[in-house]
Amino acid sequence: MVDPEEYRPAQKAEIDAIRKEASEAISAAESQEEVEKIVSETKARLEAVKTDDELTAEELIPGDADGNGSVDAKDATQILRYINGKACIFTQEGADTEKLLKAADVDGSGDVDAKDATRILRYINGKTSLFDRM
Ligand SMILES: [Ca+2]
Ligand SMILES: [Ca+2]
Repeated sequence: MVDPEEYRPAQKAEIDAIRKEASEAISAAESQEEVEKIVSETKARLEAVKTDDELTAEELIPGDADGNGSVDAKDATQILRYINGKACIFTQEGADTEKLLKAADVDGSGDVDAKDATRILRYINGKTSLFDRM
């Protein structure tokens, strides 16, 4: 089942349009097989619509810890501030903390620590790609 709460407005509209189209197609269907075909096609189309979580994951730029769209030294600074318990962008009011922390966890270890900051600095210096093993 599709839970409308998991979708953004544009995707909700898309779902409504798919459902409307499906119900019209079903009303016009002439056989049970045709209805079943429409139902299964509709299900596949609904599943292809991306949820808010899926879109957020796609928008995430690994290493972009401050979420400004690019990876630079400021992102490493944010991580170091975070590690040191100083005020940082992750904990700012209105910040999408979960998303920023995910972006900051460059090595995907599940924690944001100095290794992630180091990785960003090495990347900026052109020594490694963000994803090289260190
Ligand atoms: Ca950034
Ligand atoms: Ca990490």
